[in-house]
Amino acid sequence: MLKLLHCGDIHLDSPFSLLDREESLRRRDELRRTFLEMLAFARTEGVAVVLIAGDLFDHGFATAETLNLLCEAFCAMEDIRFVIAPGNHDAAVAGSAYLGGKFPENVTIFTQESLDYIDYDDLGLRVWGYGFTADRLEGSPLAGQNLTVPGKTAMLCAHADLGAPLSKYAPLSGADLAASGLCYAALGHVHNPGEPQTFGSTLAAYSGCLVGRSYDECGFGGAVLVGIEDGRVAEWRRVPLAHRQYLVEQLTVDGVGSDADVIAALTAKITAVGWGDETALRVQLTGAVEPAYAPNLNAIADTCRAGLWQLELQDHTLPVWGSDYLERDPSIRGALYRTLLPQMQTGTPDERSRAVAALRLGLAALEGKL
Ligand SMILES: [Mn+2]
Repeated sequence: MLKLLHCGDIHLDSPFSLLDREESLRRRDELRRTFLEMLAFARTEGVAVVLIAGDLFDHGFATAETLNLLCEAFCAMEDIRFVIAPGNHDAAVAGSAYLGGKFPENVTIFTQESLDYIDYDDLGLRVWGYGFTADRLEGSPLAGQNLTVPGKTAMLCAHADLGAPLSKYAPLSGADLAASGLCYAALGHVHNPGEPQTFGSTLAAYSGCLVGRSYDECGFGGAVLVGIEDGRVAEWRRVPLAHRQYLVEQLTVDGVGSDADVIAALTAKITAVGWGDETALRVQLTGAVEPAYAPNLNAIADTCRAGLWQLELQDHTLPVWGSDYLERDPSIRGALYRTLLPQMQTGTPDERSRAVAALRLGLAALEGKL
């Protein structure tokens, strides 16, 4: 079986600009190390070709240190072939790492927007691809062409926006893939990948990012191991490689009336799942809580954070638990509640949180607690 490793959206040298200098350097180093571990995994698995489907770097101008590290690693694996298809974040522009001529011979870089290919005759393989040469690439580089080659397995390695015809990032349609006759499309661009999709004889998939960098990129990132047999994808599996993950979880806290109740529920959940210092957790509290209760998010997070990498809370609760009495209340308290209820239940997130805050403030004021 011919084995390939499909990865992308690695974003080496990401600035991590929201973090302080020391932490951002540490995260950049961790990203580089995970990339090198991915290469070691490829070697252990007997992978013949590593497909890098764009955004290897966070921008075209990688640091000399990162570039040297990569070139040394590629050089040391001379029996593995590497294919790089630059994406919108690491376009092949003048002065970029890709046009600097530093990469060793076993690395092929697609530096043109038009479709190009590399043949590996000993593997019976043709890899098609193209590269971004600016931060956008309008129009579909495949454009309905049949890309099959007699006697060879043909696949695509590219940064593309699948199923988004108006995208400025190399829109790619299912019809284009079906017409291509390719065996596999190794795609980059989407950081939170869904399941692979089939178009005609083509299996198309995003690798997702190697390491999540924020709560927008959840779960353990990694790469995809692809096995080809008789010109078809015989094996396809995601390989988690990141050491740490971001997660967004919801915790329903119906009926709670104090921070202690929430702390108990959250601690139980963290313990039950077994999250530890590999996980940055954003917990969205949901459900109906007692009208007089507003969770103190900082206090709850401070108590529950121990053992986790990070913990932050968001309050999506509605102060409507056991509020029948308010619905029937003829006083101004009831009027306030009835006025705000529709916005709390069906408003936009903004309207909802404003209505919730208004109800909590209003009830507290009416009780003389402000
Ligand atoms: Mn990307």
